[in-house]
Amino acid sequence: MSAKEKPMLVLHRRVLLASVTGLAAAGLLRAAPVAMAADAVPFTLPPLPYAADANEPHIDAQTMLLHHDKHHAAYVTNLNKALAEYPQVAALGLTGMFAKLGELPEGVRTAVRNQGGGHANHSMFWTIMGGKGGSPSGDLAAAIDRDLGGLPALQAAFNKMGLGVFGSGWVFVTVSREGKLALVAKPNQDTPVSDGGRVLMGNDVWEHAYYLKYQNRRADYLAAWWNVLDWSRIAARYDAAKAGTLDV
Ligand code: MN3
Repeated sequence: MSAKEKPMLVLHRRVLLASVTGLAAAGLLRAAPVAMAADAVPFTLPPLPYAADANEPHIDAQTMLLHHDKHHAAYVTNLNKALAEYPQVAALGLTGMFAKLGELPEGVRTAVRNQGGGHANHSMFWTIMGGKGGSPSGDLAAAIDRDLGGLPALQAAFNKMGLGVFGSGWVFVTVSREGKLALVAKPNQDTPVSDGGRVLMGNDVWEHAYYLKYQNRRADYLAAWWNVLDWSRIAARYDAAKAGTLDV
């Protein structure tokens, strides 16, 4: 162990984060010669929480496998590669990185935005599917009625927004700490978390999400997607948002 490494190794994570904030504010955040084996490759691909064919016939198993095992995996690999030289940034966690996106070192900012965004968006995406569609209930249904005009109006506006994304991007329903819902579209892998928001649910309108089955028919994919939602998982995200425990 070199003399340079030793002081950082004894720092508690919380102390390290506090010092990172100070460094970032001073514009001094750089790749540092710090040995942090546990955090060197911090992000991992979460397994699909159901079988690849669970969303058939609306989303085919081959699309699910390619999308998860190849596309999402690549975001995780590339994020870890980019963060290897920026352990202090990695230590912020995804939510922390997005919150400070504009302050991150230029050398890693684009990777966090694109690869980190891809990791965050897809991690959310898998968990809200695998269900049988239908309708939400309870507090979430009441919030959708109140803020978005009810489920049919939400679906119509959401699908229209998804069709309107030029090229690649996402459509999200965001949720505030107070439980207020809103619709927003984002290009590429951008996430509302970078704006200080939280994602209740979202759909991926990159062609890789639907091309094998739907080819150019994005509207059909958007319409079919509602049939695979797991509203109990979305309701759990709603509750977590109001409890302040929802991250990405
Ligand atoms: Mn995707």
